[in-house]
Amino acid sequence: ERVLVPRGWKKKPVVLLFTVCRPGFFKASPHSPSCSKCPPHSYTLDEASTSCLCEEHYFRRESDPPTMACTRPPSAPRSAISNVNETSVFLEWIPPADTGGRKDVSYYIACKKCNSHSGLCEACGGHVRYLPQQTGLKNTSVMMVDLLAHTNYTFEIEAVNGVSDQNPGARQFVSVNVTTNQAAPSPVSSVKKGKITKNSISLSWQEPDRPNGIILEYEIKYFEKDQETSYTIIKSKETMITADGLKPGSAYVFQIRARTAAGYGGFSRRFEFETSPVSVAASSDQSQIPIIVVSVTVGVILLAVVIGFLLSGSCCDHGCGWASSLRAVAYPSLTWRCGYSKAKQDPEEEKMHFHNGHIKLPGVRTYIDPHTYEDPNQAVHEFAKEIEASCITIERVIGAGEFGEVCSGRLKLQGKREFPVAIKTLKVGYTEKQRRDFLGEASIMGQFDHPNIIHLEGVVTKSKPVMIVTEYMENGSLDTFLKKNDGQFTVIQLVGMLRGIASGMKYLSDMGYVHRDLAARNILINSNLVCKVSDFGLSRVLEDDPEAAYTTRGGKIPIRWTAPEAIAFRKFTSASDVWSYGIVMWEVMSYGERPYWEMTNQDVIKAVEEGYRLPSPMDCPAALYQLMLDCWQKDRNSRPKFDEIVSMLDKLIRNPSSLKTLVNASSRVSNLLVEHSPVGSGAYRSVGEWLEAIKMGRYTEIFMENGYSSMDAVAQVTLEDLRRLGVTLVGHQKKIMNSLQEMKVQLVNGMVPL
Ligand code: ACK
Repeated sequence: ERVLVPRGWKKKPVVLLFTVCRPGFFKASPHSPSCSKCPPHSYTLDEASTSCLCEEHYFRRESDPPTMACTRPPSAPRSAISNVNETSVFLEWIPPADTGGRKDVSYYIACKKCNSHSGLCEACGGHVRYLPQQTGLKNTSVMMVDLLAHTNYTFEIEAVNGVSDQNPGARQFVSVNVTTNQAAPSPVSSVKKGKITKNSISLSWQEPDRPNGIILEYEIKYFEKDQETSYTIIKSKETMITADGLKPGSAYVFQIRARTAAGYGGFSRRFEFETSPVSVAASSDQSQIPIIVVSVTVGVILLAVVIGFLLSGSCCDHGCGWASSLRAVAYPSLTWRCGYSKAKQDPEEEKMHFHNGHIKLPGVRTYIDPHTYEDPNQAVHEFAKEIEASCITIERVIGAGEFGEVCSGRLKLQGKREFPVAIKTLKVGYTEKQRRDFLGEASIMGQFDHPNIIHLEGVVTKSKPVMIVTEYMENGSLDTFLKKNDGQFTVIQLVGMLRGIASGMKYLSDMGYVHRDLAARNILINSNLVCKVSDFGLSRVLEDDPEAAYTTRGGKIPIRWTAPEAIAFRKFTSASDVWSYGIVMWEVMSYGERPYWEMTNQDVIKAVEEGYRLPSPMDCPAALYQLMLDCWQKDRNSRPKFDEIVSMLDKLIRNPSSLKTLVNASSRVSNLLVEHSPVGSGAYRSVGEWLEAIKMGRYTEIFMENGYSSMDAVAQVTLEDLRRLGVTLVGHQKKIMNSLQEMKVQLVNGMVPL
């Protein structure tokens, strides 16, 4: 180091000496007595530097002190998952592995709307709302609402920090593709009155702001003011109607709602209009047909409804002519309406009166069993698109199915970008029955359209090999995937998976389809951790499943996943699917562990019948284990329905702190030992409880202090250990050892009595 005497100081009696910094060192102020080493990721090649330069790809904010290390933008967030609820999407992710050396990491969400045919994406625009916000997110989750229904979106989650804006390189983000579900239309907001006479009111309205699909029809409900219990409903495909048969000079309340394939939207607010008052001339006019809304009794209405339903069911077969004349008998005012307004009203407009009651109107799609088709080929072509084999490129074999290999490949349809698919093939030399059963799955799958149900692209039946082409799920079967990634996910991510499965199952049960083989091995998971229910079939499903075993009644059933009533007397319902769903919950929360471990099927049946249930998986939130136990209620009517399960999981996802309470570690029993009260008072939840029950509570503290804090640990206790713990009284030793012995004998491997 050279010593300099600054100019101008020469005349002073005191001489200050300053150090000149070497390369790699700096001194922010010339007055500082010493040099500092360049902070991490910075350097200087010059002498006497007052600051250090940042290395390539590292930056410094103006407000960063020169002593602070240079930093860089964070890496991309990780493991993003999405939950779609109609037109809302909840995203959650894990912070980036590299924060770039800064603490000011926040997140930015970019939203793109993508065309499923061309694959082209555009910015979402201003209609999307972000909760709590789109930029500067501090938490690792966000909710997007007011998205369009049935639309493909790509969300890019970017982690940014104080130096991201200086980075000329590519943005680091994780992207999530989602397809929003169908949503019911928004309410009609504007209704205008048209021509008003003393007996009629004409109305017109505008389509809802967010139709969320094609509007199939409108339902107009009206009633005389303050007479709400007696109302009339008109259905119309137009955005205008005339309500007639009204009382002169009376106020009527109107509400309108729209229906799309997703169901009815909410009713509009109430609009009130008044008919013209009756005039003397008019009232004496004999040519006027007096129309009175008939307030019918509940009995007549119900009868009418039943007849109406019977008729609407048979309408397609017989034509609507005789049906509508019969309906006119049930609805006197309809006779008049049809005669009067056929020319100007939509023939499908219907009018019904209600009195103190509601009718569930048809419109919900249901699953059609392909067995009901005489010709199975007709069924498959009704529900599945025929694809030309030349559009498919098979890339590699990914597994084996009952009927042949399962491959991955690519599908290029006209006017669409090529995209990855899974291809199930039917092996050569198949029988006609095998072909029918193989394609049966496509006939079923093709009827479903839901983001949590595996999507069928189409079938190849006109050339060989016969193939079923579905969307490709990058992570394969859920059970294998979880086993491979043991302990790698947050609880919220696991609950997200469960939510998806429950949502798919809700859709299936709404369609009237009972899966019968719901298990993690039959769920597929994609790169965004979206789970989809797969493996559809009729009898075939169970034939195909290596887990399925023959029961004494001859059926083949996957015992460990199946509800007792389905095993005992083949009562397969959506409620038995709920039982299986509880087992899937257990599989997911235990990362793919085998339910009931190595117990034999016979032991499982016996134990379940005796009231034993699987214990909680390790580190499982208490709320989730409780939901599993609810799914395993013996009485199938007491089990939750899938829509309740979805709502419950949504609540837990929205309020993650509710997942913090785990099943008490000491009450959680391992697969080695499960408590069953030797004195018949139920399972012991803790060592203390057990010792108290056998009147040995005085040893609780000693047991706990010496590591025997769980029933698992207690199971290993020997007489020697007891002596070491200071249990010297022979009577006490006997009591404890006998109780342990008794438990071991009575215990069923790994299960808790309900
Ligand atoms: O666990 P995996 O990789 O996922 O092995 C099985 C195998 O084929 C036999 O069923 C995989 N598989 C089935 N359908 C699909 C699909 N749509 N996308 C990706 N993999 C699939 C399954």
